[in-house]
Amino acid sequence: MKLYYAPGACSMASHICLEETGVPYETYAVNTQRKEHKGPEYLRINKHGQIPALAVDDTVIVENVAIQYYLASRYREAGLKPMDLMEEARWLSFISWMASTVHVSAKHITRTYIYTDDEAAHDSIRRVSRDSFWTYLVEIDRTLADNQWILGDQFTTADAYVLPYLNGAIKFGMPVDDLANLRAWQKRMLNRKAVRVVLEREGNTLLAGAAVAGGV
Ligand SMILES: N[C@@H](CCC(=O)N[C@@H](CS)C(=O)NCC(=O)O)C(=O)O
Repeated sequence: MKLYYAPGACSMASHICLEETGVPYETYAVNTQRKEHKGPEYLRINKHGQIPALAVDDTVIVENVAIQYYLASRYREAGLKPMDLMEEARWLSFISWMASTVHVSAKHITRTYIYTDDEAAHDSIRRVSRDSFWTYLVEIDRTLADNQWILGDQFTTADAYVLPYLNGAIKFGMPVDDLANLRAWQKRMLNRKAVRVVLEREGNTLLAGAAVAGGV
């Protein structure tokens, strides 16, 4: 398997999941600064021109949710999703929400120009989206009040999916220290070898408690 990722981007979620499986894999850091993801070579890998993409033999899986589903299902022994059907539905529900709602609100902040060409509206969109993004983080923080991991007692891909957005919140200069449960969870995340390996490979100073360049 080969993962195409960009340091600090949402691909960090798939990257952590892959490392958590414990199986060997290759990585390729796509240079988004140089727009490599919009070049013909990468568009042959992911026609959406987005990161992440996971090549498995001759097939390429795109979209964080699909990659997480694939890895958690193929490597069940890694315990990356719940076994019980209803718990699995809760897991799918959470990661779908991350992709459809949390990620999209972050994108309104970082890439406002996708949503309107009216520059006068940019500040307003960013302000409203920052509020929404923050509300989602507060919601996640609350779920961690009584839980070790996002879904309860079991670490799942849902945990891997939250980390790049905590990174994003730090970069956005949000008061993340007010999110005590999330900060405590971050420490638990950093106790996981797979998380440390990925953050080091991505050159991410979240390890040292700070944010790093790269986008959500
Ligand atoms: N829904 C996609 C979103 C992927 C996505 O937006 N990736 C960003 C990096 S975090 C990207 O490739 N941005 C460049 C672009 O969309 O042009 C997923 O979850 O995989």
